Amino acid sequence: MSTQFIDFRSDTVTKPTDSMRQAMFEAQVGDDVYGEDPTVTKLEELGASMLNKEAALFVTSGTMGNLLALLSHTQPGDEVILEAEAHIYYYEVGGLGRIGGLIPRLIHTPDGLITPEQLEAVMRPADIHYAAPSLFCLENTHNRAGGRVLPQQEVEEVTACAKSHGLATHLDGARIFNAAEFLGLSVAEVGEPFDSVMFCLSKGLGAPVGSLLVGSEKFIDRARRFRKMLGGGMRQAGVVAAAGITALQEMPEKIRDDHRRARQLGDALSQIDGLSTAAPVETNMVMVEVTHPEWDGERLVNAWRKEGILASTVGPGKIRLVTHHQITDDHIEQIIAVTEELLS
Ligand code: TLP
Repeated sequence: MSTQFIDFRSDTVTKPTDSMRQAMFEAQVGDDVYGEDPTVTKLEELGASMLNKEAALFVTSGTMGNLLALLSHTQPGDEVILEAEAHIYYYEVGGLGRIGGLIPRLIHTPDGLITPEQLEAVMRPADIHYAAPSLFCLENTHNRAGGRVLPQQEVEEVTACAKSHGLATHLDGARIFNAAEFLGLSVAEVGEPFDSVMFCLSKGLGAPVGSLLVGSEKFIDRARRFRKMLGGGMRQAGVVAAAGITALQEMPEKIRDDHRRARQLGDALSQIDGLSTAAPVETNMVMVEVTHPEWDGERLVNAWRKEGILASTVGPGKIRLVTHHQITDDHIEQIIAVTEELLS
């Protein structure tokens, strides 16, 4: 479908680059459940060193990486504290409750950033009546907030607060490379305040499949067992890990262009009568609010589709557009021109 469409639905739609396909073709492989796939091992070592953590685990998806983090940091019946619109809570099929046996304690924020005051307010003294809180999660960039970036200083403060209450800390860093680019920091710095980080190879970095979970050796050993339990032990996974290595080596530098194009798109669309941006454009997402009296989000998405442009609605009157390495300057000009024409 997306070969003839300009696809703004997500950065997950990206296809592997020629150099990824070449690396996949040439990959040395072995049985990774026996720890014998040199390409998977190389990817895990590279991911751990880029995040400055002891160890990494190659997993099928961001959803699996987050779930393994939940399972590995907690015991069934524990409470997990997370933001109310967090991907882990909103889009991960309730795995937290169904598989982890965990209770979510949600904190509402406008932009994904939980403050130490908000965290303090949900912490309760140990009492026979209460589920034990054991894990605190954040998401950076924050998807439903529109790719917003959490400021580093505030992240350090709230994770320090979580640690002072004995909580483990996990970052859903599906788009940590986008956060790092915006903050002008390394991904290791962005992930530093957390015990564990999940980040995706298959979004802005363009790999076809896979994510990495990083943390201490002990944590990753536990996650590896849970991965096997969930059926995520992959055998000659070097074939896909090879694309992940290329993604880590070649793609981070392209993210700056994705952000520039998203800003340009957000600026232009918000100048059209009847449209505005629902959130500041900080990374590769543009959240568009449709305020035009004759249009709503669904109508605009359907009209774009007829013009060969794909986007998704993410709420009433709200559309999400995502830039990635397959979106060019021409595509940005096309969607702007088409939208001006439609709403004129
Ligand atoms: N997000 C997808 C959809 O699930 C909404 C997208 O198109 O943005 N954490 C965050 C912050 C994510 O945005 C996603 C994917 C995941 C985790 C899960 O990754 P996958 O899709 O690999 O399971």
